Parts: sequence; structure tokens; C-alpha cells
Amino acid sequence: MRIILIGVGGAGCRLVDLFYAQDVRSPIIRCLDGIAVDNDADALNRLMNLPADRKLYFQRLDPSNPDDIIASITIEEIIAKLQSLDTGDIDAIFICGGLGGTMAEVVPDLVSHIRKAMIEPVFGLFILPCTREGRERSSRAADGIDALHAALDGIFLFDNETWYPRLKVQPEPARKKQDPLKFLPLQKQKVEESVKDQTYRKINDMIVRRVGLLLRAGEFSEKGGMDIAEVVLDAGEVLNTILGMGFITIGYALEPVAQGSLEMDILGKIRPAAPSVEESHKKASKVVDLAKRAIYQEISTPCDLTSAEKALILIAGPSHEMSMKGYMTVRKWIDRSIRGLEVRSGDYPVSSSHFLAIIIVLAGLRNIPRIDEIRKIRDMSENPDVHDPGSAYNTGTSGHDECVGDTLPVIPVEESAPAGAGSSLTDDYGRTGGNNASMHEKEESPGSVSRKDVQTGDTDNDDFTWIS
Ligand SMILES: Nc1nc2c(ncn2[C@@H]2O[C@H](COP(=O)(O)OP(=O)(O)OP(=O)(O)O)[C@@H](O)[C@H]2O)c(=O)[nH]1
Ligand SMILES: [Mg+2]
Repeated sequence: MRIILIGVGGAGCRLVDLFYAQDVRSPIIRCLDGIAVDNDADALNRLMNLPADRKLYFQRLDPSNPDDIIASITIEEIIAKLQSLDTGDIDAIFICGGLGGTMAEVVPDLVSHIRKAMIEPVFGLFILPCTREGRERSSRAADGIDALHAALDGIFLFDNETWYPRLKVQPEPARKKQDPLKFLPLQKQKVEESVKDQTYRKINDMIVRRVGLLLRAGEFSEKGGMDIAEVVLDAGEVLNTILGMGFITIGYALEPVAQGSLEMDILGKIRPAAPSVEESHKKASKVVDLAKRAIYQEISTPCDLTSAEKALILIAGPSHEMSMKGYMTVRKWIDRSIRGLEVRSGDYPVSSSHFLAIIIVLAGLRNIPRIDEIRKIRDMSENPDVHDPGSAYNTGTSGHDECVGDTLPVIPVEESAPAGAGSSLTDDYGRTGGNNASMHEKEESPGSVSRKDVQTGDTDNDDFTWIS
């Protein structure tokens, strides 16, 4: 899938910068371009990867008046830049930003201009603020959610409240006080990054990793270097899942594959032998476990699985690790659990990868507890007499508090375990092709996704490159 990204404000620009870096690093596939739009010159200057001509700086006309944001942005300049980057074969435009910040307010206006000038669908990739950042942030985020839901063709949501405590870096122990007379040479002075910035970097990395993998799935290289997928999920399939679907979340989990299995794969080709029953069983269970983790523990924003209208499942990694039985079990589970009828699925074989990963996209979600929570906070700010259920972890101050939440309230997790995995075993080495967008008859089955504060899947360790 080929896209143009527009980053607005601090969070959005940092995300686009990371996406750009990931794309440039990939020697095989280039699938995106992007621009960063901000009224903060320092923040733009700190972006290390985007070329200077991709950074659009709009100075605040009156810093003492925060309402001047829209007036100070020349949208025509952004549109002209976008058109100059449009190569004619892009599939969509993605706007990235942080809800609760001031720059997100520009987005509805920007989207209506883009729609007049370009034909591609416009999606959003937005971050929900932590509750601890204060009521003002949450209230602004709630207004932003409502405005963006109406303006965009779909919004991917990532929740800082869920991810910040999980990925929070430990502050370094205080260093011994240095002799103030001993100055380091200027080039040796390292700019100290705050805990908040380092944690944001980890969250951004997590976001870019999973969305980047989804974008690349259907692309192939003329230079070669990739295996052929059994069931290709091309840009059309991804778009059909997310277009007009409102709120969207992405679950993602991965696991290292056993060392040496690459060599075993080559040996297996020379001396083919049927895999043992235990081996097939283990591989199927691994795929199912990964899917459960992706939905229950590693989802971008906790949500109710049963309230999804559409879903998309992508399994990626070395093809000898992809169990068809596991894959079909997961597909059936998701198919039965969501309220809608459309489940798409595909594979992305990368023989050089040392990881097996699964991505599950849930679109058209009606029930996302964090959105209700944020809207409630706004309603309470407007009507302070109402009891505040979030007051236990609300500092009450506005704006720029450091996120420090380590103790998230745990919503009990109701896992509707996928049926079939680990039960009777069937042939695991015949891959079926089939229609990647087939729709199945639905059966009733309860399932829900909740926020869990269990620390799983050390995301620090998933530093693999899918395409190398
Ligand atoms: N995950 C993540 N979240 C961020 C990051 N930066 C900011 N946020 C979140 O996004 C919200 C909006 O912040 P910004 O994007 O910096 O806001 P802005 O649009 O630049 O507006 P200002 O507040 O006026 O600077 C914050 O309240 C944070 O919750 C980041 O780099 N990563
Ligand atoms: Mg800013």
C-alpha cells in the first residue's frame, strides 16, 4: 500500500519522521512519503530523518492566544506540498497526530481541503492522551475524536493510557554531581532525554512497527528477495477493511522462531519428510497464542472485539513457521466473534525473518471504553457537579503534566478462547490458497477485549527487519 503521511503537531511529526526512517531503511520496498506540519520550530528541527523540504513551519501569530492555530496555518501551502509528492500511484493519505494537543484542531479543515484537491481516501492515526495529563487535555481530545470521526474515512487509535505505563522507561539513577567548573566540550555534551520523551519514543516505535508491517504486506519488490504469499493482502483488501469504518484498532504480537529452523528448512527441502504430529500441533498452538496475545494484551487501544464490523488478519514470518491449522482457527475465532460479516486474511512470508508475527485489525468499532472515559471527563469538566469516577488518578491540573501512571485499573478480561487449537490435529503442511476476502456464515460467540496491565512481550526485543 502506498501512502502519503501528514504529521501534525509534536506527536504526529515524530511519527511521520519514524515512518520515513523505516521506509528509507527498507532496501526493497518504498511505500510512503510524508510531511511534518507544526507551529513549534524546535520540535521540527529535532526530527532527524525527514528532509528539510518536508517540514512545514507555521509561526503562531499570537502565542498568547491559543485560538489562533487555524488562522496561522496556510492550508493551501500544505495542499501544494502534498500534490508535489503525489506520484499518481498512492492509495491513501494518512494524517497522524496527538489528540488533546492544539494542532489536531486543524485536521477537519485540512481534510475538507484535501478532499477538494485529491481523490484518495483520508485516514487518521491518532494518539489518545493519558488521563493524568489533566482534564483539559482529555476534554480537548474528546472534542477532537468527535470532529475527526465525522471528517475522516477511518481513524487508527493508539492509547497512551494503555501503553505509557507498559513501556515506561526506568529513570536513570541520579548521577554524581559534576564539578560545575569542569565543562565538557560542546560536541560531547549529550542532550538529556526526559523519561517522558524516551517512553514516547518507545510507543512511537511500537506504532510505526505494526502499521508499517500492515502497509508493506501487499507490496512486492521488482528486485526480488521476498517469498510469494499464499494469500496476498493487497492495498485493496486493507482499504476495503478500513474505509468508512470509523474507529480502528490494531493488535500485534510476535515471537522468535526456533534458532536453526532456517537451516532445517533447507535440509527439509533436500530430504523431505512429513513433520511430526507434535510439531504441527506446536506450530498451530503458537499461531493461536499469538492471536490471543495480539487481541487481549497487545491491542493499540483496548476495545470490545464483538463490536467490530470488519476484521483483517495478517500472519508474517518464515513460511515454514506458518501453520495453516493455526491460521484457520484464528480466522474462525475472529469471524465468529465480531458483529459484522467481513473477515479478510492473508500471509506475508519473509524467509529471512527470525520472528513469527500476527496483526489483527478491528474496524468499525462501537465500543471503546477509553473513548467513553475521555468523553465522560469532558462532560464532567463542563458540569463539575457530576461525580468524577476518574478522580482517583486525575491530577486535576491541566495541560502538560508528566504521565506517571503505573497503576492502571484492571478491567477483568473475558477471553473467548479460539476453539480448535490444541484439540484434534489435522494435516498442517498443505497450504490452501482460497479467497483472501471470503465471508463466512456467522455463529454467535461472545468475546471481548479489555485493558490488561500484564507485562507481556518485551517489545524491546522485536527489533527484527522484515525485509532485509
Ligand atoms: N505516543 C506519543 N504520544 C505523544 C507524543 N507527543 C505527544 N503525545 C501525546 O499527544 C498529545 C498531544 O501532544 P502534541 O502532539 O505534542 O500536541 P500539539 O498538537 O503539538 O499541541 P501543543 O500541545 O500545543 O504543542 C499529548 O497530550 C500526549 O498525550 C509522542 O511522541 N508519542
Ligand atoms: Mg506542539
